[in-house]
Amino acid sequence: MVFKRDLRSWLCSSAGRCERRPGEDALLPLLHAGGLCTVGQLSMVFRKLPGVSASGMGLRLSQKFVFLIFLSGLVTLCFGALFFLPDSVRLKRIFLSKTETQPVTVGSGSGSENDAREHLKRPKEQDHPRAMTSTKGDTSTKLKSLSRKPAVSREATEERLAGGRAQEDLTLSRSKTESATVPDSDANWDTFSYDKFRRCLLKPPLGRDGGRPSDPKTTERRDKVKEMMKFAWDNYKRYAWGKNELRPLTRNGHIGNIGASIIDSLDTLYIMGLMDEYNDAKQWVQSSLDLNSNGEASLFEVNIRYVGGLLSAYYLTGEELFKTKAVELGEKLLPAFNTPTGIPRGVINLGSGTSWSWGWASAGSSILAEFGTLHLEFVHLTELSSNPIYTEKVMNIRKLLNKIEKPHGLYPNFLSPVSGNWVQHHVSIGGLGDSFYEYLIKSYLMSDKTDDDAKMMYYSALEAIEANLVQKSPGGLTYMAEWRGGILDHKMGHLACFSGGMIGIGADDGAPEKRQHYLDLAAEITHTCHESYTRSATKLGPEAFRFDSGAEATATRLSDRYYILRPEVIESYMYMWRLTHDPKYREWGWEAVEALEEHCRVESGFSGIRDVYTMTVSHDNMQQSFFLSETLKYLYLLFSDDDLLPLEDWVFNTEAHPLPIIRKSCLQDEATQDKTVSE
Ligand code: DMJ
Repeated sequence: MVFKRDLRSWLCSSAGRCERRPGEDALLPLLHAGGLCTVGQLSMVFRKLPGVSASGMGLRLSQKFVFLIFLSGLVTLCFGALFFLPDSVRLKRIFLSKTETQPVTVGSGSGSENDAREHLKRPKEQDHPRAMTSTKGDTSTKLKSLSRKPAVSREATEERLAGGRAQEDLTLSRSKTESATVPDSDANWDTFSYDKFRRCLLKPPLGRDGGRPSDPKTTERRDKVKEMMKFAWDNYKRYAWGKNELRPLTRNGHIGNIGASIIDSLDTLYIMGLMDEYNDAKQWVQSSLDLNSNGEASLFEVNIRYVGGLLSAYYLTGEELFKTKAVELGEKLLPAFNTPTGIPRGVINLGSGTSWSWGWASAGSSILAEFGTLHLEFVHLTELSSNPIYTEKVMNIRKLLNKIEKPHGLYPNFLSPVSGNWVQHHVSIGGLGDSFYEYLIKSYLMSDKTDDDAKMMYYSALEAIEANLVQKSPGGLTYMAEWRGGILDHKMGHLACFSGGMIGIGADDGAPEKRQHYLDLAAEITHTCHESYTRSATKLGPEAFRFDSGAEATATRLSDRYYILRPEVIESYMYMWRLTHDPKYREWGWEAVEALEEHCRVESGFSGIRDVYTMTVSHDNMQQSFFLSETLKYLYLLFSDDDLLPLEDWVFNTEAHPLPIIRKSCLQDEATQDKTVSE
């Protein structure tokens, strides 16, 4: 891995793999795969001709003739390759002007496809896709590139462009979405009634007694998790208040002043009953959350952490402040969708509305797990604002993905927002792909099981995943491999471990003959992920583990041995506990608590570690905001009764922010009733 640790934490912490970015030798893939030649290359060829001196002066006529023929052949080959490429993206990348490729005008160095290289010229920190920092330094309140997804492997960038065609009607659906009005901040908001929403829930969100378990052992464990949350929060508050994340060893804040840890913690503090802390957080949102910043941000990260966090806070507390901020922020994200297909680009400047693709994403593509992880929040934005535009934007993405041709039924990770075609055939249930699948089944569940397209797409994707990616190791462990144009990479990322929980919550709505099978598959994957923890010295799991060259659920590369307080394995324990009540899941969760306490707790917070296989740990000095929003929340839920945020009423977004199931019929009935009464 080539990034400095603190930079990498943003790029990879939610993103997963930290492989070499294509941009590090940005032109090479273009030249090699696309068949273009540079002057430099031609002269190299020239120098290598046997018997020909570097100066043409000493050549015999016949030699000159042979050389000329060779040269013209080479030129023809170069141009031929260019024009017979199977996908037009590369041509566009090379020939279209900036304005053609980039409908949204971007500021200096920001990019269209042409600008992938430009983007790379910035300081690394700036195009670091997970960073949420300031372009003008630590003191500004700007958002900068946050992104979840990992660097793209170099092999992957060298794969040929390929893929299905987006359907003709995309233009139609796009023009429809574009014609929708940008919401007026004050318009129609009164039509959402918080009271009505609460009446449509089946159960109280916090249960009878805040989900307090009946047995003392579990209560003690839950109290311990609450103490961990308080400890993490207090240290953040003391040393990094308002910054995005705490650096617990150096006792300062990680770059960026838009309080990611505060927004990510609101709902966790609230459900744990840490009310003083929650009130401090609310106060900060009221007085200091600046949405008029002018920095770069990852559309995906802003959506899952900020929009998701604010929405949850609103639905749990009824505080209008959170609703207002969520909708204001949603409005600022809309310009990212102004592309020829309506597939949003990955990075947006919230101030100017300009957007561009990640420099590391090949051919200016957008990432499946990023544009495929907007649905839940955007549907809720429409719900709260009564403005259809948010739902239209995500339905357009859905429509494209539904219709596009899929290799073996699989969804590759990169798609061009310009042509609507796949850009590579790399498929992963971990980094780059993961939460797209999660949002399909959760969209179905959140729609009160009325979103049949989401259901159909989820179960067909799952079938393709089972047919192509699910593997059994020689030692009997079930795992999800990655797929590169038909070739399996027998590696599973920590990120992919969320899939145990996902398959579990979707089991019941599968075909009747498949239900038990899905539940078994979910349990097997969760078991494998637990094995990746138990097989390490620290009892924490590595970033990625392999099933080849004799390895079984262990990391074989040094660069895969780190653990950055990720939640996915614990997330699956929580869902599997709720679905089966098998006590082993609570035991596994407790093992994780003990390991976190022993190896990640430091004097002033919690830190990730660099190598899970050694007991003399080296800390990475980062308390990730998802540790507060996800890891500790899922542990707390694991040790709570099921009536705390019951799954009959709530789905969790990919950052573990609970969003309510939308019961349209109940809300409409309620609306009618209210109307009748007022008449
Ligand atoms: C979180 O930001 C989200 O869960 C995201 O979907 C991927 N993973 C990170 C934490 O690992």
